[in-house]
Amino acid sequence: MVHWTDEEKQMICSMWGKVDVAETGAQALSTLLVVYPWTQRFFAHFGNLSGATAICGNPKVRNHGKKVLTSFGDAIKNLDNIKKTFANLSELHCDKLHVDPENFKLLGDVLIIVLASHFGKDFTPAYHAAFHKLVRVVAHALALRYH
Ligand code: HNI
Repeated sequence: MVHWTDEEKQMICSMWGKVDVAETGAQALSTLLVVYPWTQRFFAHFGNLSGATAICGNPKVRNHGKKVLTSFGDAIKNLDNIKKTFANLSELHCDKLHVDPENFKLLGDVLIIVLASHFGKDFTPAYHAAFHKLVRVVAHALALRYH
């Protein structure tokens, strides 16, 4: 089981409280789709994804980014129980959505970059390390029900 120190928990929870979930989620998902264009194929039903401007302005992308980041918030509320929290979502992404789990890591990396650009110098190496651990644990939990 993953162990979280009190300091890690405190850093993650306090910073998450300052995150604008809708805006950060929209930015993270848009960035994923622009930087790693093969991820667009999972969202073909979202309409216009032809280029960075269309992607960033696409309301379905924004809405879905918020959904994904809200789900990250659930992980934060259940830091000691992330595997169980994401068991159903893991099955969904495997069986119905067929998302290659490698993409969970990419989204995690993108999220870190968005947080770093938002928080600037407050995103110290210690915060970076705590969030890096979090996104890896989330990606791992989402991949567990793959077969
Ligand atoms: Ni993901 C749907 C959470 C990464 C492709 N995804 C969801 C839903 C949640 C969610 C919550 C909504 C489920 C429902 O409707 O019951 N996704 C997460 C989380 C991560 C993640 C926490 C974090 C790493 N998803 C990804 C990645 C991709 C992805 C990296 C593809 C590149 N997800 C999808 C697709 C859907 C989806 C596709 C369905 C979208 C729709 O509305 O049709």
